[in-house]
Amino acid sequence: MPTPTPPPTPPPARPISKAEFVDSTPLLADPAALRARADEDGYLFFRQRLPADEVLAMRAEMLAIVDRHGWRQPGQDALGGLIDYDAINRLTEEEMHRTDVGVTAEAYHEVQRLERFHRLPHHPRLLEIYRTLFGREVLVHPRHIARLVTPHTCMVPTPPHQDFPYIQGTTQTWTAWFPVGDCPRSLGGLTVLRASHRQGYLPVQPAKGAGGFAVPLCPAETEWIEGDYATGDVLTFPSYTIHKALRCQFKDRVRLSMDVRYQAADEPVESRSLQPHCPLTWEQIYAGWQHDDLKYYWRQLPLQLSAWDDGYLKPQRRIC
Ligand SMILES: O=C(O)CCC(=O)C(=O)O
Ligand SMILES: [Fe+2]
Repeated sequence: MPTPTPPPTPPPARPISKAEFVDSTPLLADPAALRARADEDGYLFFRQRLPADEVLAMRAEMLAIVDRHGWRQPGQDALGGLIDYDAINRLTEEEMHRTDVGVTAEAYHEVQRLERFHRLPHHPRLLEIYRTLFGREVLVHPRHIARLVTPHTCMVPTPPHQDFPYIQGTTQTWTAWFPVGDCPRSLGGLTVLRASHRQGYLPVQPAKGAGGFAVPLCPAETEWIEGDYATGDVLTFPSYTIHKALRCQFKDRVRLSMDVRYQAADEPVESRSLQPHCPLTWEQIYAGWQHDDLKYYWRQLPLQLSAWDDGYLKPQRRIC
């Protein structure tokens, strides 16, 4: 009997590289160089883009909501993010899954009603990025998302995905992601797959974690870029860039972050991007605001609407 030939040895797994975000602040003075880097890398990172005091004021308001719901440990100052693990885990998975942001729908709606939450995305230091990048008038999508990623056992890190299937409209919609407070890697910040935007739309499969779908990764896709975020740092990327969250290593902390979208005002936008990211109406969201200037601001713009296409979230195999 001939001895069976042993199976071929698999090639050594490609090491997962973990390069650090490159700060693009100096390129804001050189739009062509900024665009070239964006085309090359599929992301831009800016240190200390937002004033720390404004981000921390946002943090205090979010944490006050977490506190009122009884999920924060006692004895901390207004900026402390220590969570009562047992208290948060008394919530059922059903209560948690009515949102995928890390807290119940009631708490999330309170965040959505905060005027500051809708004002911070219009900060001139953020708008400067997109005016420079697009070279024309910017539309800030009013549909902002807050993440209050608590240590509830049902929370899993956001899986690798592109934002395009969830947002649609122009493919040149950019997401800004920023932590609301310091966010070292150990707290589960966002990481991007370098240059992944060049592949265009990629098929999705159902997955656990925010959004509910993931792009299956190919073996060569290992060049993740990450970093320890400080308060005020901002990561931004176009809607074909694959990104995911790192796993939070702590059982007693909340990761607070915001994600916000920007596009050139003369490109198509899908109408859901002009609706709140929760079942509240704009009237309900605006009910307690002190100022009117940011209410329905997009209605002043001659926007071009595009249709929603369910096909982008139909599971399909990805061929590597
Ligand atoms: O914060 C997260 O876990 C997910 C954020 C995200 O996917 C985004 O900002 O597009
Ligand atoms: Fe995303």
